Amino acid sequence: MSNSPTLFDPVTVGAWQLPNRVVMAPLTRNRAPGQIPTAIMATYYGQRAHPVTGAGLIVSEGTPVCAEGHGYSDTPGLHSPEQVEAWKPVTAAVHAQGGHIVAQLWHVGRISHVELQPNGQAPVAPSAVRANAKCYLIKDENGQRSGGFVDCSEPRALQLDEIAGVVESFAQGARHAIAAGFDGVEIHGANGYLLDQFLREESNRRDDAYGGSIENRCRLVVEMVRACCDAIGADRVGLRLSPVMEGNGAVCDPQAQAIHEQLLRQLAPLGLAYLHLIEGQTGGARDHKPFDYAALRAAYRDAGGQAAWMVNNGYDLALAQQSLAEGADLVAFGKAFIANPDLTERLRQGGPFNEPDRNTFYGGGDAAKGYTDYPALA
Ligand code: 8OZ
Repeated sequence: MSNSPTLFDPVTVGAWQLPNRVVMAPLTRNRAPGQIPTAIMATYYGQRAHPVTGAGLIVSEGTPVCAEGHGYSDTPGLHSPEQVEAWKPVTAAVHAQGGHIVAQLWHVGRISHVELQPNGQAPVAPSAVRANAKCYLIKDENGQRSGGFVDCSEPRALQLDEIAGVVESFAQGARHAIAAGFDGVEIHGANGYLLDQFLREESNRRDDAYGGSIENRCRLVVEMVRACCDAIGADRVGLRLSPVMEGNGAVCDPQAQAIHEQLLRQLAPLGLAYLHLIEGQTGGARDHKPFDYAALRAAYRDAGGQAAWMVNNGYDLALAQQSLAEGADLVAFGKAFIANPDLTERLRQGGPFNEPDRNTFYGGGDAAKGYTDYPALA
């Protein structure tokens, strides 16, 4: 135990020398009207980027890689030249502090609404199975912006000959991320969005090469990860997974363990920077469903995989230290980073911690309230 690293020790992850093992988890905030990053986002991320007081690595909020990838109002994209330009001050603010930031590449798949889709079309998904879930829609009526959760629309199944285009949109997202000054990307394979929809049988009813067997259900994720590695180098690519998460229409797959072990065995030779595991129910119980994360890591390591192992969900300092002692390399904190720009310093000192205000998690435009106004320690 005494020889295991602490959260505050540096670590090499892929192409990056990180000053500590505290990661800021991706956090959707819906504060980018018109899907364009704003100036205050640079302040927000910059506040959390200091190598001593802040995150060793920041994972950006989910950034859709194409117009069809949006499922919530005011989430900043990474598919237009304007968006790439608008991200530059954000990544510059992080680098000015000495920090590191990757872009989380996102496609919501069926977690969307026709009003958020180009030309009001149906969202795309592995199969035409509607998610029993909500997405977030801000309606502009007479200049009034009001937000709310609405039922997801019925999706249409991606045609076989459209899949290469979706894979390419992730590769383009990775290239755009580098052009925007990000240090790399995290592919969002979690939480019931497009990639996760392909992994699970409830949402994937395909009978072609992308559905049915476990190998087929993993195919899209493997192709996307490969495409991003080819685009920017594997040592700048991470992948986030949530093997047993339920919600967003997703139900726990009866073969969750086998699917994820197969997936990671296939990814092992690629040389990824990191794998990011949400343990249990995202934002909820860590023991939500039985799953053997140690066996998953062992399957990956046995196949030669060397990516840093990032863990997430409900961590405090003691649990984080225990996880590092058991073989994790990085620990991601979400809600705590909303309320504590200097979370790493507060963990080091044992607190105190500001409490996050749920009322200001989502939306708020460019207002500082609940975004950049949480105080740092004196
Ligand atoms: C909260 C609200 C909207 C989206 C995720 C991208 O769960 C999200 C998300 C979280 O991964």
